[in-house]
Amino acid sequence: LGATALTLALTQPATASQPATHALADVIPVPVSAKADPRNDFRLTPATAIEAGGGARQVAAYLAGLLRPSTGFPLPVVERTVTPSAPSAPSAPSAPSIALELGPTAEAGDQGYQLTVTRRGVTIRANSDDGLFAGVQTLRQLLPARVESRTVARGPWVVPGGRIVDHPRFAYRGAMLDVARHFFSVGEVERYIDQIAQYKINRLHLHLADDQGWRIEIKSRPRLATYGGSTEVGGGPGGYYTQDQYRELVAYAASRHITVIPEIDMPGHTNAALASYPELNCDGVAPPLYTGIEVGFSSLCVGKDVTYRFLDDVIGELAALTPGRYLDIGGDEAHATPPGDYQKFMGEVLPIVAKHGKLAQGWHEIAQAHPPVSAVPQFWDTDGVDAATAAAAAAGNKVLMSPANKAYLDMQYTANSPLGLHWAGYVEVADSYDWDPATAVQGVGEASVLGIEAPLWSETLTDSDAIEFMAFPRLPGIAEIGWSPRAAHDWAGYRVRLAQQAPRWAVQGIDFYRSPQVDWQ
Ligand code: TNX
Repeated sequence: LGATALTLALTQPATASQPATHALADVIPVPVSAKADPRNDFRLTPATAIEAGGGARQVAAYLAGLLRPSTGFPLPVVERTVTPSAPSAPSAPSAPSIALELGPTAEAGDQGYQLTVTRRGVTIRANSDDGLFAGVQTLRQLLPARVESRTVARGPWVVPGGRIVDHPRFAYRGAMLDVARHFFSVGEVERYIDQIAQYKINRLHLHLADDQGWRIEIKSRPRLATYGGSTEVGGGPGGYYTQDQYRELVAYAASRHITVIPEIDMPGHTNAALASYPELNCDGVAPPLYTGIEVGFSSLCVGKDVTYRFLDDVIGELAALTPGRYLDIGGDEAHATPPGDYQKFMGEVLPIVAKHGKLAQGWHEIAQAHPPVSAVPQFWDTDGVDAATAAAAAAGNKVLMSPANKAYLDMQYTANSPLGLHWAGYVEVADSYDWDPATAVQGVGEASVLGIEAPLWSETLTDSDAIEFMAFPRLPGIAEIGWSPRAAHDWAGYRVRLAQQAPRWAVQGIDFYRSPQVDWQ
């Protein structure tokens, strides 16, 4: 477009010849309900403002930050002046604008939203700022893919008319990133946070310590990070987050309405700690650092008091860095810890977590230790059967679903995938979309499911490019399974919506796996 044509394109009103590029329901996760009104498309112009009051200002500023670079519009954030007449009826904005409104909203729950698009404007209304943020992610996907550009791009910027009412099926929709096997910088993690936030993921589980590395500064035990964090799989330099960097990460996640759940894996997966402090070993001898990819060979010394003084210090510092309610204590694959010792260990550690004011999350093995009803076991196996997990659900515990043959983002797509492992099988895009959290584990029904999580283990992954190749396109499907109603689950429709995401990823610089199962745009 020449300059004149560009000016025209920016200033002309929306007409039938410039329809919205997206249908109202072309969103991942697919909304609960979407009633299109094609005569009521809304078009952003240089005069569009973002109206928001009080608690909505943070989300409004975030939205402005998303839309300004590509549209080139000023999009000022202005005070919302109109008071809604009826409590549950979104009011039209006072001038053509995007209005973010906090207030009682039927059907939205504590994380959902209503989005109303008319020729006069867009209104997103929610009971919480989390809900407004979710609505903003929907609005973003309703605009052309070019809106993701960080430099001025060609309009028009048309939002399809109609009304969406939307809320999540499950409260917890998580992604896990293993920063222990390979270290990822604050910038790399923040990049992933931005990518997952667009699919309404609201938890980031960080796997901060494993055999190959300890990645968080603990001031009372400095060698954990400086020595235990000094390498990674393959022998690279590793790294760790200082407490200040970690706080920055947690705050960045919070600005994307994502709660960080830090994990220190124990009593197994602890070689980095054992190598850093000899007294944690039963024989008092520190093993060498480990850079391979075996699991199940290390254990903290269960019989020693110093082990629990150590954990009290570590958990205390971690709790102080964690605004969220949960700390994750791992507990998986403790093959080097005899079963009796495992029980004793968890019996000591669970009260330490509680003493520091936190609730416990862990891999599903923690269900064997009869944890308190507030504890969350995360099911990771492939067979859908675990008696202890079912017993925990019967006792009232909520369970997190991450079946490895569906939800593990580190599994190879096919035998030819250049990255990933395949112990749980090859997981193509259709496989990762083909499951239901309410029937994934025998004896754990819908009411016992807290939500879903997509773990990304990093034995074979070294940078953002690798993360993105494994997470995309599978992560959006796991996100949809966690958010959208069971009745909306449909591969035929999903693969079409997924294909539409590709131009968006191209603009965002996400180098994804072009699965042959999808007719990419
Ligand atoms: C199993 S499943 C692990 C991790 C590995 C992963 C690789 C689970 C809780 N633990 O230690 O990194 O497989 O896919």
